Amino acid sequence: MDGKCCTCRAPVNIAVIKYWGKRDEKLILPVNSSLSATLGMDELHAKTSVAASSQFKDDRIWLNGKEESVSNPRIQNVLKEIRRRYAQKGDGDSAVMKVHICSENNFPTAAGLASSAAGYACMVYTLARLYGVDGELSEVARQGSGSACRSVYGGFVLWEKGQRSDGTDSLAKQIAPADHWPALRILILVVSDQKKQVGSTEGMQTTVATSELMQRRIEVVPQHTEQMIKAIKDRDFETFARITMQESNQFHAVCLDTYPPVFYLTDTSRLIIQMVHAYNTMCEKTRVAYTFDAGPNACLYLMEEDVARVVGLVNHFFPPGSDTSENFVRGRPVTLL
Ligand code: 2P0
Repeated sequence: MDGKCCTCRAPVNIAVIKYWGKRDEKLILPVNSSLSATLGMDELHAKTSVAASSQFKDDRIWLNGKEESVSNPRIQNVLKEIRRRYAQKGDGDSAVMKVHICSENNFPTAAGLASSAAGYACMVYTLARLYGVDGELSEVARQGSGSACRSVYGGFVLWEKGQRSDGTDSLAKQIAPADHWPALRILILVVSDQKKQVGSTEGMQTTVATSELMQRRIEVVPQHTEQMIKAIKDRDFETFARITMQESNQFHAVCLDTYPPVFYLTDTSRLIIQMVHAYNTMCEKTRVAYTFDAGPNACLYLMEEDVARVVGLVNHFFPPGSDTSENFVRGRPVTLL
């Protein structure tokens, strides 16, 4: 392994059943299961290179070209777990060899576009390749960032919350492969690429501690999840779209019910929500769904046949270069890591 280097890419995932709230902060165990679609490898992704050498004195990490502290507990969790698995294989003492990690995203970091999901999934997968570690990697990625466990797989991915206190059953699994729903598309409308004011980790802690609505959410998510899995398996877009939008709205309602409240949506986000509902009403059918994560950027799920019309609509109401639209990225949920 001395002198070896490995580079991998991992895409972003966009949740349709939202993860928000932990029951264990250290192991990153969620209060509810969540479900997402992983984007294609050519779309928004993280790229990570890891080198191992007996010449290296310390572990070091660079994120988007800037050196960060490797003592970050989440990075340490991931490194320790990969090295523990490597040591279990009994392949000698190279487990102590230091690594240099370089990771970069091809999209705005920390603007609510799941950058930590792609970043940790990619780091874990690259380290595992370098160390020759096999086995379930979503459990390791989860310990870097919860949503990262879903980016370990392509297609439609369920992160089961699990029951055990050690987290060994809090894993991601693919419920349908990437080619299951080939006509499904995702449009990502970048409203802002600024770093969010309240990070997800902190925001969800405050929600769990203060939101009464969160109790209700924990009760309804299992029904949403069951209906969503069926909708995906049946390629039932109307049900898929309705639950996606209700989930997004409930997640942001819970953020508003947090004390002090957490605001991720902006006026532009709300205009996009109105535009989607107006379009669906005009079509007399639900043809587009929006979902927003911990930031103002919109992800629209729709069928391929509607892409041109919806892109036209977006460009009409939010012309590129205007105050309300900085950028516009197209994606589709297709690729396996
Ligand atoms: C999701 N989000 O399901 C939801 C929707 C944001 C809103 O997963 O503390 O960055 O690292 O486990 O994974 C954001 O949570 O939080 C997230 P940590 P993470 O995609």
